[in-house]
Amino acid sequence: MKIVATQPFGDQKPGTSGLRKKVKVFQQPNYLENFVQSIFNTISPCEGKTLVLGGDGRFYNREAIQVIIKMAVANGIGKLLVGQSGILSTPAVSCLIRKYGADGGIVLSASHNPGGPDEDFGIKFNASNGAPAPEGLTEAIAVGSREITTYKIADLGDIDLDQLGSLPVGDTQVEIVDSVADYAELMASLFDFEAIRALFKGDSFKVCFDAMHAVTGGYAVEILERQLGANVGTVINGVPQPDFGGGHPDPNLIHARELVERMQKGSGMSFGAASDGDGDRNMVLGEGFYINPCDSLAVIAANAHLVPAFATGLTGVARSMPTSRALDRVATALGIDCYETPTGWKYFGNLLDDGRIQLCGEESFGTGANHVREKDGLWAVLCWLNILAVKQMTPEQILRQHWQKFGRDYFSRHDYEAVDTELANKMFSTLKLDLPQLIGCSFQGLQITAADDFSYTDPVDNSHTEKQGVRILFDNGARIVMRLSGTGTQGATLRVYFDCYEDDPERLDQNPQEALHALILAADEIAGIGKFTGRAAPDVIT
Ligand code: G16
Repeated sequence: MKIVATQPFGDQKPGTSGLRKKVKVFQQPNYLENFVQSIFNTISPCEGKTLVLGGDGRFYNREAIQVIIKMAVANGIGKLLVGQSGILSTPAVSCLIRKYGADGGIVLSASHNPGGPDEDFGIKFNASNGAPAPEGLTEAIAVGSREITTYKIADLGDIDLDQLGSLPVGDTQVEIVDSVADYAELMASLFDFEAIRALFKGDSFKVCFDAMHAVTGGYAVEILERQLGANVGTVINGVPQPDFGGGHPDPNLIHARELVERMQKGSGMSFGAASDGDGDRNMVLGEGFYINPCDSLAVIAANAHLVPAFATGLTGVARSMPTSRALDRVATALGIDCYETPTGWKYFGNLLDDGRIQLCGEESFGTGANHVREKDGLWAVLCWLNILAVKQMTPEQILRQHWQKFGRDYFSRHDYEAVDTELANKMFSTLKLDLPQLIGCSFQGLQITAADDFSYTDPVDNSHTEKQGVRILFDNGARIVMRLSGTGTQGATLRVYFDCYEDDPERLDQNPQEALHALILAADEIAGIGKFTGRAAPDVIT
């Protein structure tokens, strides 16, 4: 065991979901080691502890895993469960932590951000409940990273990550585990696999799942094709690649282009889906029909009773604040609680652990439940397949029926990427100062009734979080939300969210950008987006 002298880096504060930086930043001498040692210091004593370790297969995954194994050995970790070939999806890590009673897990991923030598890498720590480390823990890791002076690493050769099995290394038992088996077993216990198998029999129900050359490939082939009998070839881009095939593993209409083309009207396809780099996000599509993640969450809530895992009914649901309020309408109809949390899956952990909610989700293509403590892309896809199998309707028919019953919450998010950080901060500080005066003012014929910076008190442990996004509410119930992303790796990413409600049956079929047009213009007038960012239009619209 070596004790290596090091110096702190000033930039190791985890964001919305772990520490995300360019690969080149992680490749600096001691950078990865400092952060990993800060995790070990925070959870110390490490002796006898069990940790799960795996990543989404992106560039630098294998190298980082070897370093972390050696550091775990030197720090006296009792047992390490490592995904075969270093591969574990984020929900699979959560599943393994819970199933084997581990003390936590380390996930190597920068989620939907691109991979490759010049792209992104990331590392996050999950706690013993399988959930992303809560803010208190990430803060302690960040503080530790600013004070670190040494790290410990074992002087040993690389471990064979490809061979399943268990071997003692020093005082640590290193076990290379099947990346898919435990997760697949969990999925089979939650859904009506018989009904989904019946759906896939014959040739009339055609599905395409785009794994985007990212981690879900192996999981989707095993579950959809091998266990549920979907045609071979249902899963496209199914082999994980370190650079995601040169693509951007973000399941949205822009980046999952191949899937969108296959799902066009007239294609005869019944259902399409995609997942992201680390397998926790999902996008679902009908034939030529996009399903907004906020609507997907609401539909799942409204139909949860059709899914065996929820057979006894839901008692509560939750959504992140910027997510549309479609879910709230379902919760009201069901007479169950609906919680509004800040952006970040970590805020759902306590609500799930406390049994207050069973289902939750976010506008950022994240949906999940109490089976693990992460959002879960393939789980959402199976949920939809289960609902489709029972209802025997197309996704579009289900959505239209849902809107007729609950009304439609038009929703869109506009992202301005790689904005100059100083200018973005200036825009927000100006806007926040203006908030009290905005109330009562009108923009584009809409009057502002409330404007604040969202804060949240966790009802379980009373922890308090502030500055979670500016909310502007209008007299017709419409809303604009603005916040800076906590997952970008270049400059600042400004996210502007719009939603408005419509229950006129004749007006449920509008293009969301048109339905939200007045709000979009109002946001620019209120915050001076164009003026501060110098951008005439957003980079990405979802
Ligand atoms: C992470 C978080 C999500 C969050 C998303 C976007 O997802 O787990 O809760 O909604 O980032 O966050 P931001 O708007 O701050 O960029 P993922 O899939 O990137 O791990």
